[in-house]
Amino acid sequence: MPTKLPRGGFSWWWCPKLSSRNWTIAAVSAVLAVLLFILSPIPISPTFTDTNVNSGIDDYSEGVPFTPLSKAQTNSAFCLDGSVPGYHIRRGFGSGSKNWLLHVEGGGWCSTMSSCSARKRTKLGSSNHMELQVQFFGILSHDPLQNPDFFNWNKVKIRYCDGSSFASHSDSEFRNGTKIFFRGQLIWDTFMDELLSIGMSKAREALLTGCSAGGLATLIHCDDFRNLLPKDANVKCLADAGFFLNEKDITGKRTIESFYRDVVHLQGVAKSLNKDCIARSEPAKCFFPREFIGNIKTPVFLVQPAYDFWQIAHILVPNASDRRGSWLRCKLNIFNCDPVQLKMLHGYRNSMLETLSEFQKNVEGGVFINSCFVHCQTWAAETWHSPTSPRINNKTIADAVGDWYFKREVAKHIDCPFPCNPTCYHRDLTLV
Ligand SMILES: *[C@@H]1O[C@H](CO)[C@@H](O)[C@H](O)[C@H]1NC(C)=O
Ligand SMILES: *[C@@H]1O[C@H](CO)[C@@H](O)[C@H](O)[C@H]1NC(C)=O
Ligand SMILES: CC(=O)N[C@H]1CO[C@H](CO)[C@@H](O)[C@@H]1O
Repeated sequence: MPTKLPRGGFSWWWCPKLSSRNWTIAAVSAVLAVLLFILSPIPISPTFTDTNVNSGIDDYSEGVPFTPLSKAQTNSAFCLDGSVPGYHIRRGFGSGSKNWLLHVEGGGWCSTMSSCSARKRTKLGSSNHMELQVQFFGILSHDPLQNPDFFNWNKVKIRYCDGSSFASHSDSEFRNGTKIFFRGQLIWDTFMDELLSIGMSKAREALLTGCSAGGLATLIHCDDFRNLLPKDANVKCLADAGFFLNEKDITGKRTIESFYRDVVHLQGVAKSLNKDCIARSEPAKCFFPREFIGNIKTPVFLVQPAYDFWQIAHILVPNASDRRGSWLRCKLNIFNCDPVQLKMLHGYRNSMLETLSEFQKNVEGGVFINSCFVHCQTWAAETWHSPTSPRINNKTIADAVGDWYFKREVAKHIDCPFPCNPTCYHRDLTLV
């Protein structure tokens, strides 16, 4: 089976990174990626005029400008470096004008003063480094062909610049030497205030979504989001690649758990985590979705690749546990993995399915767990909804999410193990 190539519009450099030394690499890759993006000969999304759409807009790939959060200054809701957070918004139209879809950006977390300091100098810690415009694809697209159920909703991309999935608290800020702001929860509250004041308080339908660290933020803030909206509104949450497993790595070390513990302690995250979970577990554990997903009252959908390349590279096989580098090629492209490595990846998938077995019984919930080597899948047309998108039971992710959101049918889709699904969009990270 051939590996599919990444196309323009696929923002692979937004993958979370654990280690600060990667930031130089990430920055260089980002610049290259932007160049590739600009120079890409492949059209990013179809541009056509559909006369049935009353939007008055016919260019589906036009940029959406950055809007600074207007009450950030007053509320002292700052990015790690003290700059003002912000978002990108495209207004809904027609029958979607009272519906709201929020997409929370991801980008990992920082666990030490030095990694948070390094992050201040990137767009994940400072709005001074963010793009002034972004393009909306996949679940954010207003092209009905690319996004059949949500194309005409109000859509907001929430930029991430706090390093804690919007859960840090300022009483953990160190006052010695380096000034770093831990205002994640305050940023979240300020975003909600602002969006409510510009129309979201009258929402009829609403979907909180996000990918990776933004998917985790979606789960953490799901019930609070629901409670801010009208009681009779249809409100649900969708986490894309946000179901991080608390698994031991290949050497038996609890790498991700100790990393999460550092994030939670450094940034005072406990106060934002699920109260029922905190009452029975150590706070760091409550940063793992498995520990609190059963306590979320709002309906949740999980889009989750069973061979999530981020989880493989950071949870199952972190560099520190692969001193000889025998996994490096496999972590970049699943077709490079040898049979022993593949066996371990299948084991990871089994853990994922086992961990989710309880959640799957939730009648209000939905899952799309495909066997692709990928990370985020909702924000690109290629993976969200297109003739060549990944499918399970002949449903694209967009079909499955729409079925669940609008209760058209039960949406619990679990793929057969790799490499059985020919519709997968496997990433080849050697191409970055
Ligand atoms: C692991 O090491 C490789 C090769 O040095 C590097 O490209 C990659 O970014 C590292 N990954 C992490 C998560 O540090
Ligand atoms: C799969 O779905 C598409 C529409 O999304 C449809 O055209 C096609 O016939 C379906 N294929 C099968 C085998 O059901
Ligand atoms: C960056 C820095 O110097 N941080 C220190 C600030 O103070 C706390 C507590 O006293 C230390 O633990 C940090 O290392």
